[in-house]
Amino acid sequence: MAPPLRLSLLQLRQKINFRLMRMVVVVLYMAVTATVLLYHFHSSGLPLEELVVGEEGAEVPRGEGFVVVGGQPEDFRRNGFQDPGVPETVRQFEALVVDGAGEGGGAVHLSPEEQAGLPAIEKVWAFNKIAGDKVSLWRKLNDIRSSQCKGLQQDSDLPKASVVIIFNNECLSSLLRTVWSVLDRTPKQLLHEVVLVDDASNNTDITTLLPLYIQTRLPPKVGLVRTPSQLGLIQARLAGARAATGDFIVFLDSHCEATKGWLEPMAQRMKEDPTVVQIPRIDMIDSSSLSYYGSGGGSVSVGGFTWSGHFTWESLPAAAAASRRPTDPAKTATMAGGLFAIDRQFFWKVGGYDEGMTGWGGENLELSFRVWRCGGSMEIHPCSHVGHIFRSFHPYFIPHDSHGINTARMAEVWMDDYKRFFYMHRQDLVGSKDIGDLTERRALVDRLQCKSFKWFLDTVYPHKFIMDEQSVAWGRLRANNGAKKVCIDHLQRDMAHKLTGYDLGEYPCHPFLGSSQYFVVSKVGELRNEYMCGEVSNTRDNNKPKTKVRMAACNQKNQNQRWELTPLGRIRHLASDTCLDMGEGEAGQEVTLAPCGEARGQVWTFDFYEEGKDHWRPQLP
Ligand SMILES: [Mn+2]
Repeated sequence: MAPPLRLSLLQLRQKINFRLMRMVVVVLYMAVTATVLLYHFHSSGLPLEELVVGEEGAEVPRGEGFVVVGGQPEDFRRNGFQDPGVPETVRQFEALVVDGAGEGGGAVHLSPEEQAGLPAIEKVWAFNKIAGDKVSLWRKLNDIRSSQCKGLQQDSDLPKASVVIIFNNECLSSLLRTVWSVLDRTPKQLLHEVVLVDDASNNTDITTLLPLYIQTRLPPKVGLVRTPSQLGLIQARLAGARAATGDFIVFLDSHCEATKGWLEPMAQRMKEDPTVVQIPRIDMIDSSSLSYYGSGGGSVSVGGFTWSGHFTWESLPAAAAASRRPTDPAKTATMAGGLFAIDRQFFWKVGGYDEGMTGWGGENLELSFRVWRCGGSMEIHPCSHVGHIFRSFHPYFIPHDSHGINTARMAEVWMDDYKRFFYMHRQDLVGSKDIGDLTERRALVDRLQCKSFKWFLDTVYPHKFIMDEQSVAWGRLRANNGAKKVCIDHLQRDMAHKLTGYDLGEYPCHPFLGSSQYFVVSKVGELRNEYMCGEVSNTRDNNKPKTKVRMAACNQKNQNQRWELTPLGRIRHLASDTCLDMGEGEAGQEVTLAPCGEARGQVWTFDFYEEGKDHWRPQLP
């Protein structure tokens, strides 16, 4: 064959192949689209989820202390809601529901009149109760789990759950939606019981209507316990845990909605290891529209803490994030505390809750540190989704400073010497009688042979910044320009774990070392406090250029956050080659930077220096 002919034939063949390839791509694209569409219709068009409670029938074994138990072995929804024995008050409550409101996790819309009355309602309930009452107690939710999570397999013989729900004057519809979501979305062989704990409510919806509802609408595996007087979250949970007889306990807030497949992955993990506490992914139910917001994929947030004794959310450390599969539970140092599952025997073995804690708060960090230090661990399971209404305030009584006092109890028993950082924020609680007796809690540490808090920091939470261990110098940071003496101060602008940026200021030195004046130059070269690092920002003040120190979330890769402390007491910003300068030294002014020089206002002294650097402490006049 002549070469030109062969060439054109080759070209032709290439063209054909190209067309073929294009066709293949188009067909593939169509197939994928069709699959996605079909899949989408399939998951959003699910019929009402299987109603499992009616099949249960007979009594279940129960613990002590129930004042009312469910009286309906049959699911009343199966016979078209016909039931002549139901009291009128229950029917009136049920009649508040508006067909279709909030279905599929959507928003509820109010009429203009309802909208007008809303502020008064929200002041009492801390959420939109009008909308809440309209939503079906068994509204359908979309299955937002990732496809990997949907494909997760579990054993057939999983341990059984006691779901414990405590409340004080909870809105009845949110409470019962929590209960129905658990009944309808937990495989019946997994649900041992639902333990409701009324912590001495006085609202008749809870004192009168709830018991009637339980008797006439709920199955025997739902039981109600009452505390003799309002004991607070911790004591009420203990009452619920004492009544519980299942293999593991799931504590849920009383304004949640469990979603499809929420319990199985957590039960599986606890079957594999009864010492691992399981925490579901907490999705948001909007407190004004009752919309359900959640996402099945992406990153997992885990728990941290501040030295002031507060829980924080943070992103999973990069190394852990890189090595995990999307369905793997994520190790977490702490938990928010409202929603979690724990093996019942392990819960009691590890010390339950601290009986000396009252009211609300502090118990979540206490349990977190204790579990880790005494042979257990904690994980957030990315495949378990539970919705929660985040309310703007606590619509119930909390004794004064119970969070602070409970946290001091926790710090005394579980933070070893590191409690110094907590007391830096709460000088008023040092040696306080309010903390109460700790003998029994301290005995736990020996009895369970718990590891030290240092072990916890090193092993479980190694990225926590420890000011006096990881710094060149630390404490109050003072200067004296000859006219005025000042200390670096966050001027109450530090929003702690919210990591909101602010400009660093100056203030007369406090007589003690408190958190507002506790700063360090770290060994890696940051000018920082517990979680915020200084960087230089050039702005304008009254139209004049001004250089300030902006405090921002620490980021070791950010060159703007690099500083050095010199042996002569200057604090030099590397990138701009300027030095920290107190300027006029007016109380409440912002600290500035200036070309490094001999100015007295550029000589800074810390309270403490690392070993071998004590001679770096300049003598201030
Ligand atoms: Mn809550």
